[in-house]
Amino acid sequence: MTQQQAILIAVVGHTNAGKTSLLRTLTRRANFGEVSQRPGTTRHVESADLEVNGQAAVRFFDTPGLEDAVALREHLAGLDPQATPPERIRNFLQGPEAHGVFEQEAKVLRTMLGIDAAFLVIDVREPVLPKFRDEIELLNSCARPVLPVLNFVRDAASRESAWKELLSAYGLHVQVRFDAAAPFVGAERELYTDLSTLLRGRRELLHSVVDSLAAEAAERRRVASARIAELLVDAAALRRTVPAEEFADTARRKALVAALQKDVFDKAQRCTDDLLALYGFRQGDAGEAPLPLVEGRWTLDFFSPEAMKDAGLRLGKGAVIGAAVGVVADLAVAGISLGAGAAVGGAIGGAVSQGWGPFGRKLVNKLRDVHELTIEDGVLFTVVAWQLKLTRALEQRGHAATGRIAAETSATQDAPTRATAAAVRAARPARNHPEWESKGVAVRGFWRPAPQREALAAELARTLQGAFEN
Ligand SMILES: Nc1nc2c(ncn2[C@@H]2O[C@H](COP(=O)(O)OP(=O)(O)OP(=O)(O)O)[C@@H](O)[C@H]2O)c(=O)[nH]1
Ligand SMILES: [Mg+2]
Repeated sequence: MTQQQAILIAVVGHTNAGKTSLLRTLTRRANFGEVSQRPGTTRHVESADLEVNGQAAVRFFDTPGLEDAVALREHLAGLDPQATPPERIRNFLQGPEAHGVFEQEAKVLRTMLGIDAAFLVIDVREPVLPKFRDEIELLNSCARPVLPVLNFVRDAASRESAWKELLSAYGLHVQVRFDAAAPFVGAERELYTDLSTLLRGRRELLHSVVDSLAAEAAERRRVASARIAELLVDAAALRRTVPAEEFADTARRKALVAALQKDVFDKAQRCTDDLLALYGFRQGDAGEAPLPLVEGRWTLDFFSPEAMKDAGLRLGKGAVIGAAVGVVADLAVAGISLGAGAAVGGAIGGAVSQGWGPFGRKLVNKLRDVHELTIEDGVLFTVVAWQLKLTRALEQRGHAATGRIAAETSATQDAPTRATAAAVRAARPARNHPEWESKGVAVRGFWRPAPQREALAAELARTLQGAFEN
């Protein structure tokens, strides 16, 4: 893309229509400005850029809500009748009222005169009152292209058709439906494409915006899949070796199991944090709008018997839990596999400890009277499926959303289930490589993953990408 000036867009409309929310979603900045139910939240004009290839392609200006368009129109009607509408606006802006009673409106109109186009955000739940006509006429007086953006269109109280009629009556025929909290698939593309019909001179730049948004979305999916694959390898490789006497002590064993479960939770939590950041959400968003997260911790139990049973079925394993007895059943319920159990004695261990690879190590552990704890496939399945669901929910989520992040738990999603089951199966080689467990953030710089591990992670990432195909 050649160096071009950013397209300047004012986001205008009645107070509380969702202007700031729209900007959060369009710029993927969950922390832009202030959003609240109380009217008159935005008090000053503030800009936010949408960057393409590191350059601002669009500069948006958030504006305060129009509050008293009726009175302002009356005031304007009293100004020089010979002047054109934009001249009258300019005259008004030079008068004392622009700093007095109409201070908020003046900020909007001043911005309007300096931009390429405006998005007129409309809360379509509002009845089509006469004051809105005044707002539209006021904006039209600035002689800039105006693209109405219909917000809250999914709401039961939507009066979309009445609004469309009114807007068309004022010459605003090109209209976009855009839900700031949960944008429709492709809504952003439509928004910029429609804008390009109003700004023909900037068509090329707007098309490059559309293309780059699509490329970014694909890249985010790729990175998300790779991150989840990394978690899968990491959790599959996890293995704790326990001497038999410790293992025999119920309290000790419980503590070990709990510690192992916590390790899985922590790894999964880090993955979630990374996914939130990748999609431009903050960890705090989850707190204010609970994921299954409470005070930064998950409440979703990957190790619950129900989750395990469900995962077992999806993995074609049947009722593993029901078949096991005693300690093995305890562990299975806890989502943990027992790697080796036999207690034969350690005397000959040293003889086979060298050069036998994973098999040799298992054998040695057996002989040395050591148990190995690893994570059940069912848990891996549940953890991975949940991260994929979260990713899909984040893809659909507007940065204006304040509701719960609904990582919907529908069992009808075939693609994610298939991809997850395939990936969990394909992750088996990691089970023989406890050294593949990642060592966390602190030592990441020194920790060099084996090429074999990286190849497996890349393969799993490709498999997981299948979750996004519907
Ligand atoms: N459900 C839902 N709520 C939304 C949407 N857009 C905005 N809201 C909510 O509507 C309220 C007002 O949103 P804001 O973005 O602050 O509206 P604004 O137009 O910037 O308001 P002012 O700055 O006061 O003029 C907030 O409570 C938002 O969470 C949407 O698309 N869906
Ligand atoms: Mg606002």
